[in-house]
Amino acid sequence: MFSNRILIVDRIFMRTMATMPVDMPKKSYELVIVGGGAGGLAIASRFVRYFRAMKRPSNSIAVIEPRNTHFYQPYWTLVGAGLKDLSASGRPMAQVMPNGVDWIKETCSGIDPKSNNVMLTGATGTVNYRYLVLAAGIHIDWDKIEGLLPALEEPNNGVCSNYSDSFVTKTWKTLQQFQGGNAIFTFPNTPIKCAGAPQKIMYLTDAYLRQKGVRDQTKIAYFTSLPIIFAAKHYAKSLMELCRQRDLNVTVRHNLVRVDMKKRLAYFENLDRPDDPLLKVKYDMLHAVPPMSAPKFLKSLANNTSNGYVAVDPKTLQHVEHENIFALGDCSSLPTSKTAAAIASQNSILAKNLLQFIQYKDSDHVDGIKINFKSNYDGYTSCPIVTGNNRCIMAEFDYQLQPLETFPFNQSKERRMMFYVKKYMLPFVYWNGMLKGYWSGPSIFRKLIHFGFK
Ligand code: UQ1
Repeated sequence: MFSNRILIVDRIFMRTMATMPVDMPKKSYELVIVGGGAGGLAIASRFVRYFRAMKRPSNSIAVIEPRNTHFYQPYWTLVGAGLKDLSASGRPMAQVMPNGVDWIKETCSGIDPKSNNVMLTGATGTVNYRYLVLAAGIHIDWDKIEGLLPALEEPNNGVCSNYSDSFVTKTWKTLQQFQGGNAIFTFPNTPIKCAGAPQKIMYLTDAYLRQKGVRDQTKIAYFTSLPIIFAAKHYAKSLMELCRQRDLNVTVRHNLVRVDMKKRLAYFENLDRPDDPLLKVKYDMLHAVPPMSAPKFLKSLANNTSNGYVAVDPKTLQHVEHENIFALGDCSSLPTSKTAAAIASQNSILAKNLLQFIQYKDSDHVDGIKINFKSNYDGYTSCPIVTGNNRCIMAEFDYQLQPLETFPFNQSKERRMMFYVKKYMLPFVYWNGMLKGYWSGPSIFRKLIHFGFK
């Protein structure tokens, strides 16, 4: 009799279980942030503080990030040129993850904006959000250049790339082994992170080879898919002049498509004359920059003009369709250069707008009314173009590619001080200010300095 009852209860329980949806979320958060890079951690730090002030329960924020190490990637140009150790660019993720968030150490496989779920590949399965921030970075398509990956993986063959912690130390080895010949540098036919980096390593190579005394035996060439050396004309002019003076040969609208490491040949397509045979260039050193694309798992948040990137409003950083979703940095459709400096500016604007949105949702609001966001992004980005062992052109510009300079002098000139800003000041600001949610870029100094000079 007694065991019969258990059986009945058990059956009812089993039936209830069977009618529950299989994809019911296991975990739920007020705010989910996808990505523990520069943008994700800056936003996480800010919202830990905001939520504490708003008396939200602890652990209402999750950061999804599968990696163990957080890299300060702007250092990799210096690592490639032997001016910094790779170890100086990384810190354990556990150390930089802000206190007060749940770190979910898993990989994202998709987002369902209708049910507010993030799908993961690991044991957690699905995470539900009320508000979502995408800071997922950019995907590197190493395999889109035939023969590149095998060439990078083999030592001592002159092929290198600063765009990975696995390969960046090979750049410095390649430079040390180089005894003259053809040194070539490439820029691919897609948007990339840090569009200045492909040429920075060329300037540093030139400087190093002069020091070593083999510059006379070396031809240096830069092949770019773009029609111009640098998007903002103000700086492009100085850079072209510099290339002329240092005998750095610039070829535009040429895209590296194949590397033959046995014959040491690089093949380029002419983007203006696609029917021409590929241009064959012999190299002794090749610094290749791979094409990049939006992470595939974000495709439900792209639209027909965003090329796979999360489609957000360029001013407010809110998703164009789903009001509870925001994005910043490399994974976003924001039409500016993909740099840490851009994220410095974006993270503060996103945080203010999302906070305004959350407060609006918390209030007695009427759904469907478009909210008037107080913070607007002007596209600010910056690129410290290292042009030698102790020189740097500090490019800063906006959506219109117009200079938006912090300092009261012409920043299109090479300066020693800007090199020290790049090498010492910015990493300090990054680790101690930006990741902790206290750095919104230099705009406050720009306004102060320019006010003073008026
Ligand atoms: C910046 O704010 C920033 O964030 C920390 C960077 O990331 C590493 C940068 O590279 C740059 C250039 C800026 C902008 C700051 C100045 C002083 C121009």
